[in-house]
Amino acid sequence: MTVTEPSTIHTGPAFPSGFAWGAATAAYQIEGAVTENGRTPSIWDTFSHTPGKVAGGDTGDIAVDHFHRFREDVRLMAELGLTSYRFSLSWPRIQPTGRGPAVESGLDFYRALTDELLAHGITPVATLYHWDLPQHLEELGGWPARDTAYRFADYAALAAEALGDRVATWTTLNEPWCSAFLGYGSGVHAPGRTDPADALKAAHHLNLGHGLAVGALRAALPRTAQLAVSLNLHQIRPLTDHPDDLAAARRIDAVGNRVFTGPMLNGGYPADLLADTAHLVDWDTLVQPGDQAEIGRPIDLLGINYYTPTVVSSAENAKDLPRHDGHGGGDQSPWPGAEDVAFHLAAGERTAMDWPIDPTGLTDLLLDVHRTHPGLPMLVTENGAAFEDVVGPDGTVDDQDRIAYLHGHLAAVADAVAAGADVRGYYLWSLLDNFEWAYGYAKRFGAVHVDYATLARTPKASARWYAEVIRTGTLPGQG
Ligand code: GBH
Repeated sequence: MTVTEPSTIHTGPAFPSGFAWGAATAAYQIEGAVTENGRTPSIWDTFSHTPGKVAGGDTGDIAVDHFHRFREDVRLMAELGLTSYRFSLSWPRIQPTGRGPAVESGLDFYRALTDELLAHGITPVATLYHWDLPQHLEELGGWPARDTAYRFADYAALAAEALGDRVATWTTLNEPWCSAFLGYGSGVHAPGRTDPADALKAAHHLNLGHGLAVGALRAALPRTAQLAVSLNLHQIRPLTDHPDDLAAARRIDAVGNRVFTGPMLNGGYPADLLADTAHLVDWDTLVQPGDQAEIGRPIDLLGINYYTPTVVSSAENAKDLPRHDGHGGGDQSPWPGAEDVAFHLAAGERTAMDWPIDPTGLTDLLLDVHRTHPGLPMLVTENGAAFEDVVGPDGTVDDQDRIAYLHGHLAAVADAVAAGADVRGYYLWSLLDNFEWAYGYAKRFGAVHVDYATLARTPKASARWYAEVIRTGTLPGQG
């Protein structure tokens, strides 16, 4: 480097001051205690107890028993130095049938959890819906039924009234794409229905539920409350620049991303999505007057969950290439109106989920959102990886692969911040090994190992590594 050139060495902190260093979990994946406090089944209880739906016949009946061990888990978070913790509220624990008054003893669990977090200086971030719809509401039609959106708003109001004195940051939905298209399209998630029209109706009612919930939260919470939604925005890469592959990418962007960002952030459903799916649903009846005003209510933060990029081509151009089903394992497509798109696995290393490791996808995604919505701060509300963890003789897991994944993706966040993106925090998925949906307990995403025989928790090497990043505010080798 010569003295006349600007320095390319990081001299200041790579992460903004006040950056939230977090970890994330979800109620059904960790709580267990599925019949306590009058909790009744959610669609995931029903689904996991249906033979053939979850690997190994695993269920969330006990999960990691966080419901009884939350004090120990908060102590682990404090040892990690987390400044924030993102968790979800179990709707059927608060409102067992999905309607009516809240169950106080159900709310008490979340009061105790958030008190414990605050006592340890950890800022709680509550997600209202991480996929556990009360089974009762599924029997009345589930998300394809419009009424579910109104029930969700009522539940949001009850949760905010009870917890609004201690929770300042809320996200409405976690990954509505998964709820709509894996739940009602490919059927690999609860409730396991496979009808593309229902999946699209579910998407609209999730959007409406989000907007109505934002209204309910604003009414119940102090003006300083920060409201968000967490989307698994697909970072889409066309296999080649052939026009057919670009068209495939456009279709997946429409039914994978813009079906949510359109009405939530850009004033309405995109015309190309409506055209691609016009043979499946009558959008003019589905979307009623006034819906867009609800869905488009302003939010304060956008939550982004990122794991791997999505590489697509036209089916025609993919005939001789190795392919990935793009269905998360199901026979039915979760991509209505884009059934003939082919999905590919990028070359290079993959996680135990078989998901290619590509941190540049996260930088690109954050910068894309920054460019399209410059005034909207972002949180990385989930990022992490499953690996084939090996427990050593001393009971610890030396997960250098997970450390490399986290290092690469945190550097990717820092790169996006350096290029101007307003990223306010990062939540590692996940604090603990847990119930990985259709994969059951076979896939481990935790920074903390859980022995499922004893439920003993042991921080992995990645937990100690992350604690050091948090303590110093920088990545190793930086500065
Ligand atoms: C998140 O979902 C969830 O929010 C969290 O609960 C979960 O435990 C975590 O990630 C790990 O899975 O479907 O084969 O085409 C992420 C779900 C993963 C769905 C990537 C889309 C694309 C691969 N997304 N997936 S495929």
